[in-house]
Amino acid sequence: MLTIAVSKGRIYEEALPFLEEAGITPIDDPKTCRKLILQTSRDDVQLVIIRATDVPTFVEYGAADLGIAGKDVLLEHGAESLYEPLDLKIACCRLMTAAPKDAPDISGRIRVATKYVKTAQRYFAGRGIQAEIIKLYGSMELAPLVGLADCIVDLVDTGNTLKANGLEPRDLIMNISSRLVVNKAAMKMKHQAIQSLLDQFEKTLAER
Ligand code: PRT
Ligand code: MG
Repeated sequence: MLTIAVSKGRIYEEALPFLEEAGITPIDDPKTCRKLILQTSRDDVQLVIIRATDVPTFVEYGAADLGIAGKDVLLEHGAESLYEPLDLKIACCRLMTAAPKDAPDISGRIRVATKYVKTAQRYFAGRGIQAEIIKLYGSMELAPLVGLADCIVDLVDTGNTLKANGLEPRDLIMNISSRLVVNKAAMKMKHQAIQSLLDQFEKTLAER
């Protein structure tokens, strides 16, 4: 049995065509079904539906053999413990700093609100900027508006969320897409099954 960990939001939607091409059709739809383990049209493949940020943890511990996770999540998790053989080029966006529109650049110590604490720390340290990182779990855009932080580090796609809150994108930290990750032991123990799935995913990618 191969277990694949996926989050149920946009990654699931964009990963479906890859799964379908590999002959994997989930029996239930996670949008309407509360099951956390989804059987599929293939007897040897099941999906576990979890929070995006939990995908690397499930795969690292071997609770799932494979997973699909955003590079943002993998960077923050520290993905040395996983294989990351494939960039699926789905759920693409940019990890950026953002600040109130037209606000001057602040010199000296800044306060940054983000859920990407480690990635932000690494980024500002690398640029020699003294930053106090404030961990939030959501609604980062609010922080500069109420004086909690000078700027934020968050994902940007269309930029509409920033704009709606009077913020503007500033510096690109990294282009983000979703990656296929594989448990290291599973890669050895279930090599054939995993390799054939990898080949199929790669074929789908090449056809795009
Ligand atoms: O558990 P959680 O709610 O965090 O995740 P989820 O269950 O909703 O997971 P899912 O499947 O939606 O995947 C989240 C992953 O999608 C992220 O880890 C990214 O790799 C990827 N992704 C791609 C995005 C976006 N684009 C994106 N735009 N994740 C979030 N956003 C948010 C962003 O945080 C901001 O609030 O959308 C808003 C910005 O969008 P624009 O278009 O207004 O700029
Ligand atoms: Mg979400």
